[in-house]
Amino acid sequence: MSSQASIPAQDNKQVIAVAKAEQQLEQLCINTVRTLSMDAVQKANSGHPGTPMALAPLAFVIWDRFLRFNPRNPQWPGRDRFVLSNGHASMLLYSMLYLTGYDLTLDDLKNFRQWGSKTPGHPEYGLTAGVETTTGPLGQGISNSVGMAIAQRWFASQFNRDGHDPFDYRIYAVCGDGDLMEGVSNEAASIAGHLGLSNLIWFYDNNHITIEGNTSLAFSDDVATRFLAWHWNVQHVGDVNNLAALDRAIREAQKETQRPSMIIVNSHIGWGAPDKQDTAEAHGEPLGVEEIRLTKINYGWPPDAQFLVPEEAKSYMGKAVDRGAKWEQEWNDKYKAWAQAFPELAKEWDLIAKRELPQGWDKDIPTFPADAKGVATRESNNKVLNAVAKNVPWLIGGAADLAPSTKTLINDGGSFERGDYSGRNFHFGIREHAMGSIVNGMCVSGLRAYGATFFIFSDYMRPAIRLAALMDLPAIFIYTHDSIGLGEDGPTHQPIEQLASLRAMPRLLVFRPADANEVAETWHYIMQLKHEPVALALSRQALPTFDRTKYGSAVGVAKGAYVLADSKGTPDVILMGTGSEVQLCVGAYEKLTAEGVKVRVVSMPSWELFAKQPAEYKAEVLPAAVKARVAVEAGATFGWKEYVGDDGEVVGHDDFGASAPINDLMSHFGFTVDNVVAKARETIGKTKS
Ligand SMILES: Cc1ncc(C[n+]2csc(CCOP(=O)(O)OP(=O)(O)O)c2C)c(N)n1
Repeated sequence: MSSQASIPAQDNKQVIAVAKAEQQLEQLCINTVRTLSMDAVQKANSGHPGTPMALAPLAFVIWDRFLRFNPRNPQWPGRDRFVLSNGHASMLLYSMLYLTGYDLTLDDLKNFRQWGSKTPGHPEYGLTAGVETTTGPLGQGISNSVGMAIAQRWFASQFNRDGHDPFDYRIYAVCGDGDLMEGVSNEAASIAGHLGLSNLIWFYDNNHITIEGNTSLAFSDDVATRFLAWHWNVQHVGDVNNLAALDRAIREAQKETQRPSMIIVNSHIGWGAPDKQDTAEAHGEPLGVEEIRLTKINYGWPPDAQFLVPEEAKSYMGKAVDRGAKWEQEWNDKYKAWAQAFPELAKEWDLIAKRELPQGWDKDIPTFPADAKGVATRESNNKVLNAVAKNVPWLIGGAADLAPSTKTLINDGGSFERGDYSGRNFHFGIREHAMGSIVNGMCVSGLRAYGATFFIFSDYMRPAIRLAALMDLPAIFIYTHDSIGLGEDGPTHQPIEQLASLRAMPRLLVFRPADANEVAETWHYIMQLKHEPVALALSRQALPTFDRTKYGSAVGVAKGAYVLADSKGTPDVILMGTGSEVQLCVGAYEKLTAEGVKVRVVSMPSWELFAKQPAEYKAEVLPAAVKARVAVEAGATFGWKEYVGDDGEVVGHDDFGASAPINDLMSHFGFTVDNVVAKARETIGKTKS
């Protein structure tokens, strides 16, 4: 006999009445999300109404029944993370944030997509409270969510001890067809399944519509089978409006302990719009005033009311504030007990949360003695990375199957792998793009994460680097084999335009250190960054370690460019370069100086840092009066004119490389001391005449 049957008839009626009222209230909330989204897009006269209308029930169920968050403290470390990977559906997220009591007003929704608003076209990390990561470029958000899941697992393995488990949150991510078509999400899903990240739950909005029309135009994957093959727990909810089915699926997903979960949810884009439902127009255009009226009538909504928020809906969803405060309070108690039991760990967590560094974090960074034979900067980077990692336990990362070449393993750091999430070395597999996105997800979670590969493959992860820059994340991208100097692997592997193209990226700091001591100074600088991502370009080949008693100190790295070698009095010529070509400048300096020419050498490891220096410093390093200038860099000449001026010369290479031993390549392409000397003479001659 069911328990229901034992309830007296009179009470039965009451139970049904309460359930009905609850359902009506839930429906009211869902329709509030839908109509706010429609109205905001209409008012902005741009945006994407259809998907928020379709996914409102999903967002409601996740946020109302599962997601642990505190709207009044969006940064509460114990919170679950919610990622809207189909960022074009941003009004779904903004409506939820507003209704649940985050720092977002109805006016903010009315200002959707307007100058200075907190509700930009796509969710932006750092701008709107409650937005966990910037989404819009499809595939990135869900890939970030894998990094977030990794971070949670790593924190749990480091910090949860003896029945104390303050780090036990989950990551929920919503995505659409576009996200799943993008290669990056395939890479990320593959590694998430491999690692068995069961704290990760993805929802796939299976609505068969993208911009050009039906997905049958371009997408016929069996998504469920794909995810099963990647070792995910896959479920299917046939109708997004079936809240009970969503509820059951999420509960199942939460019980899973071995695999990440994919919940495929069928939905209808533009749900309820009589002429736009299931059409591509509902994806990315305002519905239009009349269609909105008709849709509202379908929802049982006053057709002419705009931005209507029924009191009952606001007050029901606003309960998230008290609920969140209670959760956070409980978590704080948990945290306190843990912090008392493990004060050392708590200290560490405190630093992580503030993105600060432990006292003495840099005490083991070596100084490298002068050495004419020298060492590759990828090698010295290995030493410095390990010296820093020794004292900063949350500096963790890995390579895209190139660690033996990039030399980025943390000694004795162990591997992060299924069954043991305590390792500090990540094996991202040959998945550069996802590596970038995962590193970003780890960084938003508080880790100092790095990802490494050959410099040429920075192109494979450029969208992720760009998002790190846009989000102001202190991600560290380590790139070795940074020029044609890598030799025999040939033009497919030889970076040419990568330096120029990364330098063109706003907010990213690019470093190309010239020797081991510049590598050391680079790390001194970059570890203290809280908001800027960096790209390090490091050599495969050995580079001499300059004698710093004779030449300028490498501390100049912190200023982006500095005088490495100088003449007495105003120089006749300035030779400048980065990385492996600085030695050519120094070689030319020695030769020319011996001949009585007055030469200055400027090492320029970071253009971006130099650009930030006061005008006086810049003028000191590159005095305007000295017009004879030569820049030397084994890569595209793009951009160097700014530093060498009209009379200057650039020793660079504006075509692809070739497969040959390094010495042949360097001499064929003019990267020799003699050529630099010749160019120096040329420019001196030009400027004198
Ligand atoms: C990397 C990337 N490529 C292209 C776009 C442009 N774009 C935005 S939404 C979209 C279609 C997405 O379709 P789907 O994921 O099914 O979203 P829905 O139509 O269900 O809202 C495209 C191509 C983008 N935002 N990111």
